[in-house]
Amino acid sequence: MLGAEARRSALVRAGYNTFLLRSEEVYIDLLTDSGTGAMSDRQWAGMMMGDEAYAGSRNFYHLEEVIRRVYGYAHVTPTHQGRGAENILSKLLIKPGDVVPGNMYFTTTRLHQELAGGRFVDIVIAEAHDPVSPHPFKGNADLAALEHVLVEHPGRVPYVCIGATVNMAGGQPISLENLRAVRALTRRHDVRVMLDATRAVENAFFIQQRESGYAQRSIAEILLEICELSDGCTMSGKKDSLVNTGGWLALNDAALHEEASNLVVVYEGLHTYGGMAGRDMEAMALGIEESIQQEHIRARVGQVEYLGALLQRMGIPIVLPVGGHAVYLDARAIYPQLDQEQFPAQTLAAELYAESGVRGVERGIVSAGRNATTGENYHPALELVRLTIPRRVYTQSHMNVVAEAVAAVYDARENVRGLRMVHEPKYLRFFQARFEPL
Ligand code: P70
Repeated sequence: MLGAEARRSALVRAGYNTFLLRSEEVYIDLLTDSGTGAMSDRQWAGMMMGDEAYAGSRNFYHLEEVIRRVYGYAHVTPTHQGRGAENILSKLLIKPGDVVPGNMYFTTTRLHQELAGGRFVDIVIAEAHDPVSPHPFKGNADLAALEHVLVEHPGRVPYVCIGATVNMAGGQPISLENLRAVRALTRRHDVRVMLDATRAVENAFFIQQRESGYAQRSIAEILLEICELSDGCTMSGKKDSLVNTGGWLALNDAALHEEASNLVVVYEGLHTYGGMAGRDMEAMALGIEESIQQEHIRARVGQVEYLGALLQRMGIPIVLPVGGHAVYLDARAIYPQLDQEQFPAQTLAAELYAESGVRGVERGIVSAGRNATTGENYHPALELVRLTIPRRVYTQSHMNVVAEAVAAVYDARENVRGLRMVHEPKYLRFFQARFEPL
């Protein structure tokens, strides 16, 4: 843990952007749950069984078999991580001028849709944009809004993109009831449903806990039911699947899969490794099996819930209900003196690091970026700092330390002033943008 002065100078060097800190400068790292989980002894043993043949690695066939069995899709294309799958899917299905409805944007997903010439339209329910709405399934699609898009743009909607869970809303789940309705509606319009299955296991857990009729069903059964309601999915294996890197695209349509197999060799690697090493694929196959164990998922989501409950008890404004992978601080409510243009969430993440060495991440106006057509800044209703819990890494004691750190920043909220952006990258600006204090 660096001292307070060293943390201040690290922050200045990093341009007040937690993505630009070095990990050695961080005490407890809640930047992301992506690739930051701890692998099990079984997974490490699997790493030793890597078959690094260029073509036809046995680890690929193992991974393919596990994905088919656990997620239920017919065809699998491996990729280096989630955005590799998003790139291929977008290139496969989106034509310039198309419209892609989704239950809230995700940064990389929307960018790939736009780079392929598409336009993203948000069809998530209104409750998702409200940090304090207690709706149990804030990831649900607004069916009337979706129908409106389908009717307005006949033949121009290549697919509906459904995230489970919804990251930018706070890790909020979609219900099976809602997903079934999305399926029925899109079927009437002959439009595909593509899932972002990155945290679908966490979504399955929430369905088991909250949706009537599912309390006695296993995570594996619920996960299959979710996936059956889609035509394919993109996947970042770095989250649910408990590995440090990797991803995949799954498709039920054989002809489409054939085209994906052709594109993957251009952008990722051969269709039997897609940018992963053989050992990575083995670790992922084993990680998928572990991810759907009831004890694991209960402990994982339970730890996030634990941190959320601590903060709630301290009276700190957070997004409710607490999501699957992170607790989200409501920066608007914490710094009412700041305009959104003064980057309240970016400021809060910087203050938290300076106070404690805890690294969170901005999920507000910086992440939202600019409208690709007008060049105007988006102004998302949610202006949040995400405290993302890596899987199987930290203890409840670490969560206590985090809660104390947040409380200290909260107590010092009054005299805080905001930031201005002094460097803005063209794509996914939040990763490398730089700021200075106002
Ligand atoms: C995060 C990471 C990745 C992600 C995701 C969903 C729902 C696709 C992807 C892409 C990493 C990240 C990405 C952008 C901004 C901040 C952080 N999310 N869909 O921390 O997968 O990273 O493997 O290409 O959450 O939430 P990948």
